[in-house]
Amino acid sequence: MYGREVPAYTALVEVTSGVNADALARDGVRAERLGTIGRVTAERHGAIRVGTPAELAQVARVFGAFGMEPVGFYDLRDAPGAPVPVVSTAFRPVSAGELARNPFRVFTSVLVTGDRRFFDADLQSRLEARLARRSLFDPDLLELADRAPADGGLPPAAADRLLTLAAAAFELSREPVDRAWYAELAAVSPVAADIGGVPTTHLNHLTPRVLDIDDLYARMTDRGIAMIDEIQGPPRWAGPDVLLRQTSFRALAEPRRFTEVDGSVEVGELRVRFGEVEARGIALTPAGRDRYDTMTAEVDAAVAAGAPRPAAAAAVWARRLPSTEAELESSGLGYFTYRLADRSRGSGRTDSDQISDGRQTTRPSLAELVAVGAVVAEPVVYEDFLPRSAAGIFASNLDGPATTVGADGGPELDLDWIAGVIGAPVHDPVDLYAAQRRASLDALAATLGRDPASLQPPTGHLEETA
Ligand code: OOG
Ligand code: NI
Repeated sequence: MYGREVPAYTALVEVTSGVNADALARDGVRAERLGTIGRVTAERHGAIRVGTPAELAQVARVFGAFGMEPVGFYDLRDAPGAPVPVVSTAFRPVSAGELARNPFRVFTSVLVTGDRRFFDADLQSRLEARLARRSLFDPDLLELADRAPADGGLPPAAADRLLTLAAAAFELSREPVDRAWYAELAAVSPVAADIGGVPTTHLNHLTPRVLDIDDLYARMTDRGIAMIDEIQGPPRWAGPDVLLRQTSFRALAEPRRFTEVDGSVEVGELRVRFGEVEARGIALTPAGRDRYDTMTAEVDAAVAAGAPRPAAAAAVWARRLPSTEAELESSGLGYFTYRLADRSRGSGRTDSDQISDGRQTTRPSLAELVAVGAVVAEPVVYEDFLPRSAAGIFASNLDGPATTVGADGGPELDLDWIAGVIGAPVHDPVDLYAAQRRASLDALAATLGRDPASLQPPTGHLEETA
C-alpha cells in the first residue's frame, strides 16, 4: 500500500537492499552481529500522527491485535529549535522472540491541543470540535482488533479482514482538504495541519533498516535525491554501533484535492510524507545514555564554537566512549545478554574451572567468566527512538518550524499520562532491556547450577577514557 502511494519509498527500499547485500558480502558474519539479514531486510518502522487521546486509545487497540505494545515516551514540544506540538510513544513487540518474528514498530504522536505555547483558546476549541467529529477507524476494525488478542487469534477470513481494514485506515485520504483551515493550522505548526487539517490519519513514513547508513546516504545523494544535511544520532566512528542513526529525504510534493473558500474543489499539492532510513546499534544502559547525552552536548558546544560537526563528533567519541564492543560490555555502558560459550569451538574455560585466588577457590564472577571466554556476551539491539533525532526528522521535513504563541509551559505529560489514555501500561524501554539481560543471566545461572544473585552484570561506573 505504501509503495503504491509513495513510489520514492520503493526506490529507497531498493537502494537499502543493495547496501545491505554489499555490507554482507564485505563484512560476512560481522554484518549480522546486530540481527540476521532476514530480520534486517524485513524490519520497518512507520510513523503516524493522531489528534486526540481517544484516537490514541483506538490506535493502541489496533496495534494490540498485532502484538505491538506501547513503549517509551517522547516529548517533542520543547525540542530546541524545532518544537512540535505532540507527545509520542512507539508501538512494538516487546520480547526478543516476538521482535524476531515481527520486527515492526510505529512511532505514534498525539497532538497536544491544550498547549498554549502553540494554540490559543479559540483555535483549541475549533480544533477539538473538528477532531471530535471524525472517526479514524471502522468499528469493525476495532471489534476485530479487540477479538484477536482476547480469542488468542482470529480465523483466517477474519484475520484477512482485520489486515485489510487496518491497512486502509492508514491510507492517504482522497477527501478534499479545507484549504483555509489547513493553512491556519499550518501557520501554527505544519504537523498540527497534517493532523487536524485532514479527516483521517495516514502513514507518514515507513523506514527500512540499513547496515551501512553512510553508504546509503552517499548512494541516495548520487541518485540525485536530496537528503537532509546530516545523519541524525551518533556520528560515523570506528567503535561499536550504538543506539540509532537515521537520515531522511525531504517530503515529496503529493497531489491533494482542496476545498477553496468559494466552495470549489481544486487540485493542489502538499509536502508531508518523506523517506527515512535507519541503522540500529547496541542499546545503552542509563549510564551509557548519560554518557551519550554528555557527548552530544560536548559536540554541540564544539560546533557552536565553529568546529565542523563530523570532526568534533569524531574527537568527542574517541575520547569518551569505549572503542570496542568488549569494553562497552565491561564498562556497563551497553546492554548485553550472556550465554555459556560453545565448548565445541574450544572457546575457553567453563564455570567448572574454578578460579583459584591464593589458597581459597572462589566461584568466578560474571566479569571473570567473560574475560576467560567461558561466557559469551551478545549485544542487545536498541529497539526504540531518540527524541532529538525525532525532532530533527520532523523539522527537516517541514516547510517551517512551529511558531509558539505563549511562553507558559504546556501541560506536563509523561509516560503515565499515555498509560492512562490507553488504559494499559506503557513500557519503559530501560526496563525491557534490563529484563532481557537479567533473563539471560538467570538462564545461565540455572545451567551452571549457581545462585542467580551471584551473576551480576557490570555497573556503569568506568572512568572515562582520558
Ligand atoms: C515522526 C518523527 C519521528 C523517528 O524515526 O524518529 C520518527 C513523524 O514524523 O511523525 O519517526
Ligand atoms: Ni521515523
